[in-house]
Amino acid sequence: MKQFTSVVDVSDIDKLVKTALAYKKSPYSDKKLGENKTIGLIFLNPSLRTRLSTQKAALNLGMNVMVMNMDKEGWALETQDGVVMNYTTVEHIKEAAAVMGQYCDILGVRSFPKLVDKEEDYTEDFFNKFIKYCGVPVVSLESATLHPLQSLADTITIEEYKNTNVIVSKPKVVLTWAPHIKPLPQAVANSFAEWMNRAEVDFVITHPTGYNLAPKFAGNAKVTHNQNEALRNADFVYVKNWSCYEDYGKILSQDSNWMLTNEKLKITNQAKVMHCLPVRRNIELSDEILDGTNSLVLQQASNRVWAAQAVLKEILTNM
Ligand code: SN0
Repeated sequence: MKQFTSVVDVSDIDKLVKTALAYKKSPYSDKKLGENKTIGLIFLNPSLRTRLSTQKAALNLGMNVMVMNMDKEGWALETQDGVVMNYTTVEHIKEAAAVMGQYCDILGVRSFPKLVDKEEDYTEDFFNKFIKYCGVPVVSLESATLHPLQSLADTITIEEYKNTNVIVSKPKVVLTWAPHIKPLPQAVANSFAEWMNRAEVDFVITHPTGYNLAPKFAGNAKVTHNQNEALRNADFVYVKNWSCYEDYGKILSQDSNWMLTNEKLKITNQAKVMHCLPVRRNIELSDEILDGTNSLVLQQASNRVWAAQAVLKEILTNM
């Protein structure tokens, strides 16, 4: 693997999941692989799980880690070409990314969408420029449209738990929209759909009208605006808010009836409930579910380490 920005960069998903689960059993089995190699983790937005899990994954492989909170500690970056930089931006991405590439063997980058210009976000303008100018392999720590490290951890978690209720060879996995007070990226939902569309699962997306995901990521997944219909016999329910893709970046609904409760779980096959975190309690997900036995949110977060470690291994062995 030369970079990790989407499931499209992965040639063998099963192998990557197996590698991650092997690291979960034996975290230090490749502790020399990353010796004298440096990863730089560059954040333009906040992070808890991605930052700490990727750092731990790199340390488990013997790598050196540098972290930069670019938004708070770096110079304001310019990304457009040919501009006269006489306003707020101080440094062009051409130099900034190239310099980081001089110091690091691998770079991880987080850059959320601005949710203003769909074209700018969905062409991954910032990410593609960063990749072009840094000259080293790049791992997405969440881009404008995707969050593949999260989706790999989610895929691993489903693999681990799919046989725990009844023997389910092809589990029903439901991605449900949930309410939120802020317009959030579509990245986690897009990415989860992209991975589930390639998994051995019966995948259903449910959301209020107007919240269709980009067709490129929703693919052939079944879509329904009837949440109860989607939840029937579900084995896994993935809860996430996203803002509109079509009416770009807008909030069309804050209907609290879309929040998952124990009552709603009764229609499912005792479904396990997933969320990438951070979660706004009693807006996106109820206390009773988060504190109950069906929640897998901490297991997902813990699998972030093994997901990142498997990805870094693939990149390190192909350098
Ligand atoms: C991000 C998102 O893409 O939805 C990161 C998820 C891993 N979430 C948020 O920005 C939440 C912000 C909030 O105010 O709740």
